Amino acid sequence: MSYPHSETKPTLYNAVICPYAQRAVIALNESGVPYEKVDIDLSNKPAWYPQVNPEGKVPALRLNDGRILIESLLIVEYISETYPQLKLMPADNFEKYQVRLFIEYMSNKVTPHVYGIIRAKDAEQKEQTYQKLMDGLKFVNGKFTEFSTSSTGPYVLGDRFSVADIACIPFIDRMDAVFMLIGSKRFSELEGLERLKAWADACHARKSIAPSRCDLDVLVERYKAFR
Ligand SMILES: N[C@@H](CCC(=O)N[C@@H](CS)C(=O)NCC(=O)O)C(=O)O
Repeated sequence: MSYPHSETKPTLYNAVICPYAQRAVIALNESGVPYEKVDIDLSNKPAWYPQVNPEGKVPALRLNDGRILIESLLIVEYISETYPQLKLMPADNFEKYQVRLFIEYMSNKVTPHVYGIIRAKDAEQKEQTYQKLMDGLKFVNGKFTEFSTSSTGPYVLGDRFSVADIACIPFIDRMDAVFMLIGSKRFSELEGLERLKAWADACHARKSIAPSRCDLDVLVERYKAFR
């Protein structure tokens, strides 16, 4: 059985609502390599999709020779290694470790609570999860000064944009949709997160990231269905 793909360019199987897929979009945009996107409707996946990714998840990246990569972080690292001139991963091993540690922090201390708020069973659980999210954001905000080699930022590694920025910004992007759903302050209005907010602004201004973002309304509608 065949499945849709470009004959001449890499093909990214994408869903605009998916933060993991957004990582791959940003990395591909950074590379400047022409690629095609095939949008997958996650609520009604095409019958052929398991041929691309037996796990049924996006993103997946089909290379020109037919080999397929899955798992967003591995796709981002593959792109950074295929195009070393982009310097998306620092050469220094300790800085590589810092990139990975920052991603761990975001994955463990922020992301679960973003989705946790949507899935909370009652108001009390929602409030507790919201507090955990605020604590996680403050923690991550503090890590910028530790990791950044330049005090002015704006990126995780200071003036160098890296895999850490690519991997983490999609989850910050989804927060406002969650805050809209629960009627709380928007990300830009939160206090005590100045470094994190400056980082998000700098990321959003990048040519690779601006077009990768999902409309807030689309996210809100999707998250309503989660509840
Ligand atoms: N660990 C995976 C997670 C990808 C993932 O969970 N994608 C979701 C959308 S955000 C998906 O495809 N879900 C469809 C499904 O599980 O059926 C990655 O980093 O690529």
